[in-house]
Amino acid sequence: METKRRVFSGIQPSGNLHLGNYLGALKNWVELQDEYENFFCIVDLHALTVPQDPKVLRRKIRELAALYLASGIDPQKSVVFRQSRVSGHTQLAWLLNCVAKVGELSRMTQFKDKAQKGGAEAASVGLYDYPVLQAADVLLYNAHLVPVGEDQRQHLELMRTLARRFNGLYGETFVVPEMFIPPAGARVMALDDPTAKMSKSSPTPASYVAILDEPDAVRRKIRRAKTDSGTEITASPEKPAITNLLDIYAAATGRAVPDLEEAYTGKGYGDFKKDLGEVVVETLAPIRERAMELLDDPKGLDDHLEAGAERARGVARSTLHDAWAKMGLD
Ligand code: ATP
Ligand code: LTN
Repeated sequence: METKRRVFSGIQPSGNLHLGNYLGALKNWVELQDEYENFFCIVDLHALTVPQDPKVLRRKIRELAALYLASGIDPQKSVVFRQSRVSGHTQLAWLLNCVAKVGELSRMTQFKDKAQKGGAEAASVGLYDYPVLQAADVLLYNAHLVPVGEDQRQHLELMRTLARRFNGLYGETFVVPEMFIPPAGARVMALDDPTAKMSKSSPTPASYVAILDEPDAVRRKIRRAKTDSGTEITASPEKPAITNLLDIYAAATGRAVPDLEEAYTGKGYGDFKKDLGEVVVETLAPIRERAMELLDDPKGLDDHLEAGAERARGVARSTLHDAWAKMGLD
């Protein structure tokens, strides 16, 4: 039997999963699922890099599992599991910590942005080391492809550097992974500020459409989304708000932006937003409904995650042993 190439990706179980996470990540995971052998991880250890309330975190982990499955991740085709349940992630992260450089981690813009919020001195060491754990996640499975949103580009570059450096120092060990960033929906911007990324940790619910928002809330948020001056429905750097809404429309429907511009010639923002509201509701409502059903059976979700962890451990063990041996720890 021909062996399939591997995909790995993950999302942190923190905040409210939003349209950007769906279009930038989850939707593409589902589309790649048949062609690859897939590992879709709930990166709960990454979530700990900023303070979390244990009670909330516990709930968010199950919620994320439900959203993975409700979006169309099939546990028969894909390994769905929690990062903390496979000890190889932190074990390999240590080995990679000894290969990564302080200078490299200091240049990571996500660290700089997040650390800035509370002062760099007060940021956790975990937040600083975040990209190394992320590299371990992927290299542990020798994954070829990592489907993510645009914001992860720098972390993926570092991951590739660490894989190459390790291979150069100790001999061929890891696959150097490629990133998959979708042509539309890779960087969905906040609805109230088209210059900022739509973010899970935003304190302003009007800035994002959560996958679990009720249909009327989705329609309302899209209707109230910021627009640019002028009336034309066209994408351009001077019109970041309508450009973002066109990108969302394109990513959700698979239609090209020029095609949408043509279809909306002579129509106003009101008509466009009304249609977009319906497009987004059609995309998210079935996921929301299925997720609610799945959340009624927490034991079923936990069982899926444990079965996934068992399968992941098998693959992880062999890569970790290989890396140990190459470094002289056999
Ligand atoms: P936060 O803003 O709190 O850091 P997040 O919204 O970026 O969180 P993550 O868990 O960091 O969420 O990201 C999960 C996946 O969703 C990643 O693949 C990421 O690239 C993608 N993603 C996140 N935000 C967006 C966005 N606005 N548009 C497209 N993809 C996104
Ligand atoms: N840092 C990623 C989440 C993440 C991830 C990964 C993505 C952790 N480990 C491995 C792809 C592959 C983020 O989206 N913030």
